[in-house]
Amino acid sequence: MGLKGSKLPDAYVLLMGLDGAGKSTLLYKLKYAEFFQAVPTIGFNVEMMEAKQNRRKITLTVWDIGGQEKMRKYWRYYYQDTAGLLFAIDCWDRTRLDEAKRELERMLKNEHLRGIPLVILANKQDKEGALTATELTEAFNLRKMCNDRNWFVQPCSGKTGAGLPEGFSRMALLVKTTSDNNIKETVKYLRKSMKN
Ligand SMILES: Nc1nc2c(ncn2[C@@H]2O[C@H](COP(=O)(O)OP(=O)(O)OP(=O)(O)O)[C@@H](O)[C@H]2O)c(=O)[nH]1
Ligand SMILES: [Mg+2]
Repeated sequence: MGLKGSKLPDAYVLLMGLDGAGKSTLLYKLKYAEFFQAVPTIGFNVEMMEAKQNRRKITLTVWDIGGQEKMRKYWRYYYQDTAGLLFAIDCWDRTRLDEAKRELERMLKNEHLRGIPLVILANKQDKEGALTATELTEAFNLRKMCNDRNWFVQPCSGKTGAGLPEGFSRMALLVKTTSDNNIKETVKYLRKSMKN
């Protein structure tokens, strides 16, 4: 991959959300401009992406974490050193909105994520009847839930790609970057923590 060894300022960004929200689909659509039929993620996928922060180029290292219930107990191991949080929601499946809200609320309470910027990816907007960004903001009471951080709701579709560049650009504008990007060390740390 062209970005390997890149010396650009880097930000570690988490892509979270319930299983089936469309995280992996969104990530691959943005990175490869193609729609892949994703399979449920066991563990995580990680991709590096170049983005712009005002006039400078940065790298977003995006960690796409499996959202199935049995994997949620591991979510907290990814929180350390996070510069930004992308939270994907299936806006078409209204039966799981409460569950999504609960998980988001729980995450935002974690001390490692205090004050970290949040971009909500209001996904599956290509489906008729999907909840709009405004409806989601109301339903989740986001103004209250996020009153201690920068946040933004981006309507998007992993199928058509609409809204995706905007969502990730927004994240790039909000994150603080660091100069040491070491995926290998992070993976080693994660493997070790999850064994215990
Ligand atoms: N119509 C439509 N389908 C989507 C969209 N995004 C994802 N999907 C579909 O939703 C299903 C779940 O997508 P995934 O990308 O695997 O979801 P995930 O959030 O990565 O799920 P886990 O890895 O289990 O946490 C797949 O069948 C996708 O094709 C979208 O924007 N529109
Ligand atoms: Mg996935």
